[in-house]
Parts: sequence; C-alpha cells; structure tokens
Amino acid sequence: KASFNWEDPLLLDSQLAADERQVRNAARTFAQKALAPRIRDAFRNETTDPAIFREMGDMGLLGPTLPPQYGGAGLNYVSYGLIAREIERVDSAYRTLLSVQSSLVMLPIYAFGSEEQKQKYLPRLGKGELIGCFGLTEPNSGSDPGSLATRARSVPGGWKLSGSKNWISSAPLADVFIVWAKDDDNAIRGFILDKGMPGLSAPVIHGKVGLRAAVTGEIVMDEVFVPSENLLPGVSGLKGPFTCLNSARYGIAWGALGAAEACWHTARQYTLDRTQFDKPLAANQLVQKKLADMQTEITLGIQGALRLGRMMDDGSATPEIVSMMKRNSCGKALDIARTARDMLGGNGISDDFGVIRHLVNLEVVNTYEGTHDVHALILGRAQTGISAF
Ligand code: TGC
Ligand code: FAD
Repeated sequence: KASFNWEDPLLLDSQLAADERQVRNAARTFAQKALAPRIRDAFRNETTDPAIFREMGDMGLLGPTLPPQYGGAGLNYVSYGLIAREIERVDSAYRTLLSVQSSLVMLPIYAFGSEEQKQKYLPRLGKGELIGCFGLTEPNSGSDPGSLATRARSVPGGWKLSGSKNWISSAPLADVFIVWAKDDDNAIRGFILDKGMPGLSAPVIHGKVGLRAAVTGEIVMDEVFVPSENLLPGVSGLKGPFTCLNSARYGIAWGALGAAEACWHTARQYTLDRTQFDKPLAANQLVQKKLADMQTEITLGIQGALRLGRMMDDGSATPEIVSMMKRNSCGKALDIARTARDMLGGNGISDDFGVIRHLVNLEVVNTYEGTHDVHALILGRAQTGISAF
C-alpha cells in the first residue's frame, strides 16, 4: 500500500534519474557541512568568504551545465536546479554567488565569447580561481535595462567605457566583470573587464538588510580602456543579458523553494516542540492549516520547477515560462517565510533560527532578476499582446 511522504508528497525522488539524485545528494551534503555552519555569523557580520568560490569549484557546482572543457560539469538543467535548491536551503546569498558565477558570467562567455575568451576565463571561473560579476543594472536603469546609459566609445585598439552600475552582486570581490554598455550605434554590447584596468573600481554597498552574506557593490568606469579582444563578439542587443537572465531566473525558481522548505521544516519542528496552553502549538488547527498551505505550495512549485527543468533540457522552455516559475517561487517562498516567522513567535525574530534571515533574503530574491510585478507584466503581455510596462 502506498504511504504518504509528508516531506515529498509527489515523490520528486522517483522522478529523478540516478545521476540527478547523486548530484542533489552531493550538493546537499556540501551545503549542510560546508555552508550551514558559516551562515549565521556571515549574515550577522555582513561578510562573504571568497574561499566559498573555490570550494564550490572543487565540488563541480560552478557552471554546472557547461561542458567540462569549458570549466563546467556537463550536467543537465534539472541537476542545476537541484543544486540551487540545496544551496538556497542554507541561504539565498550562497545561491547568489553560484548563480552569478554560473549563469551570468560563465554562460555569456560560453555562449557569446570567442574561443580565446573561453579558454582564458572559463576553466578558472569553473574552479572558482577567478570570481566574476554581471553589470546590467544602473542607478537610473533597473527594470528597464534598455535605458542603460553606460557608453562604450570606439577608440583605436578597442573601447573606452564610462558609466556606473549599481547593485552588482560579487563586484567588490570580482576579477572578471561582464559589463553591458551601448556602443557608438546605440547597440547594447557585452564586454569583459579585468580587475585592475585603469579607471575601474567596485566599491561595496554596505547596510543591506537582506542577502548580507553575498557582497554587493557598484561598478564605476571612468574612461576604462577595454581592448578589442574583450568584446563579446557573439551578441548585440538585449538578447545578450536576457539569455543569461533566463538561466539565472530558472535557478532561482528552484532555489527560492529550497529557502521556503527550510522555513517550513523549521516551523513544523518548532510547533511540534513548543507547548502553549498545555499542548504543542502543532496541535492547533490554525497552525496545521499553515503547515498544510506551505506543504502544498512547495510541492506544487517543485513540480513546476522540475517540469521547467525538463523543458530547458529538451529545448522547449520559453522566457515567459521562466518568468512564471521565477515569480511563483519567489512570491510563494516569501509568503511561507513570513508565516513561518510568525509561527516562531518572539524566537522568529532571532537570527539563531534562520527563518527571518530567509525572509529578508527572499525580499531581495523577489526583486532581483526582474521584480514580481515585472514578471507579471511579461506574462500579461504574452497573453494579451499588450505591453503594459
Ligand atoms: P523587449 O522588447 O521585451 O525585448 C528586447 C529584446 O530582447 C529580447 N528578449 C529576450 N531574449 C532572450 N531572453 C529573454 N528573456 C528575453 N526578453 C527579451 C527580445 O526578443 C528583444 O529582442 P529583439 O531582437 O527583438 O530586439 O524589451 P523591453 O525593453 O520591453 O523589456 C522589458 C522587460 C521587462 C522584459 C525587461 O526589461 C526585463 O526583464 N526587466 C527586468 C530586468 C532584470 O531582470 N534585471 C536583472 C539584472 S541582473 C540581476 O538582478 C542579478 S541578481 C543576482 C542573482 O541572480 O543571484
Ligand atoms: P525599479 O525598476 O525602479 O522598480 C521599482 C518598483 O517599481 C518595483 O516594484 C517594480 O516592480 C516597479 N515597476 C517598475 N517598472 C514598472 C512598470 N512598468 N509597471 C509597474 N511597476 C513597475 N543587477 C545586476 O545587473 N547585477 C547583479 O548582480 C545584481 N545583483 C543585485 C543584488 C541585490 C542585493 C539587489 C537588491 C539587486 C541586484 N541587482 C543586480 C539589481 C536588480 O536586478 C534590480 O534591483 C531589479 O531589476 C529592479 O530594478 P530597480 O531596483 O531599479 O527597481
């Protein structure tokens, strides 16, 4: 007789291939052993340990879908999603480090770079020997990246880049900067900038309330000379950055649910353990309803993420379905984190329990890579034919 598995009601495990389960298990062990013990203090002190990149690289977690000769692990997108879920179960910041390096730095070099660029950067990025960042957002250009103002002026032997990028994950630690700028013809082009180029700096943005274990900065470019060979030759226009975002948003669709699961499991255990009015909190109908809602949304969300992963792998995924899943996972995870925080009462306010940390992280995750409402507008446009941006 079949029995109900409360943690995995739709039996995700049975829908995964043996090698996918193996990747998931390895990522879970790494996340719980190497990352979980660090997170409380990293969050508290707003520190990002750069050694994490090498540790992730050693585990083969960076650029996981890229071929091994280009620094990757040759895994499928379902495996990438499973990795993102395990890492974000610990903290969204660690998944951010992984997403940016994999989807926003390695992927554009792989997809749009020259062979020389691939050989020069990808193996070292895959090992975590180099750290990368992705500069699209600017002080006056966020949801509308088509309005970006960073200029790339053609000069003998290359380009001069001027402008500034804001809210850039990993920028203060980065060796490699993927920067999107407009050329003389107003076309958006991608450039690879190297740390130390004269005129390039990446000051830290302090005071973040969420995602405190993933450093964020600006990228300031004052007439930075970028040689011709550092232009990404294979793409022009918004398709360049958006191709990267499709992959990163997919990872978030899985990752946010990992954070939600951590909150759900914490709330379940806490309400089983804590007694008020002579019975466990979990014996109250109101509490059980909340747990049932969490379980339902997470279970359905994971099935959606898995289906999207299979579509990414067979080539049938579209940007719109990526938007739907990114939006759904972030919105639902944020609701779950808030409810879980409440179920822990006063202890929910302490960073010792992790739930409020996930809650403030998820505010960021719901905002970056396209806000909740921007993804609604992408879906609204796709079904009405009317752009409401
Ligand atoms: P639109 O007219 O829709 O498109 C312009 C051109 O781009 C193409 N395109 C895409 N290509 C591939 N994938 C996609 N998802 C694409 N979306 C659009 C499109 O086909 C078109 O090409 P062409 O050849 O016809 O010119 O452009 P729009 O200006 O109306 O865009 C509106 C909107 C809302 C879709 C877009 O601007 C948007 O998605 N805004 C959100 C911005 C955003 O997500 N920024 C993220 C910054 S990076 C980040 O947050 C990293 S956080 C760290 C971490 O991930 O952990
Ligand atoms: P805005 O675009 O100013 O939006 C503000 C509000 O207005 C939002 O609620 C939005 O939904 C709403 N809005 C906007 N347009 C419309 C409209 N037409 N109709 C209705 N509502 C609308 N960017 C990078 O390039 N690289 C990174 O590595 C990176 N990392 C980040 C890390 C962190 C911690 C954070 C906070 C951000 C990061 N970002 C990064 C930037 C992020 O992608 C942007 O913050 C996000 O795209 C939103 O842009 P914005 O902040 O300018 O908000």
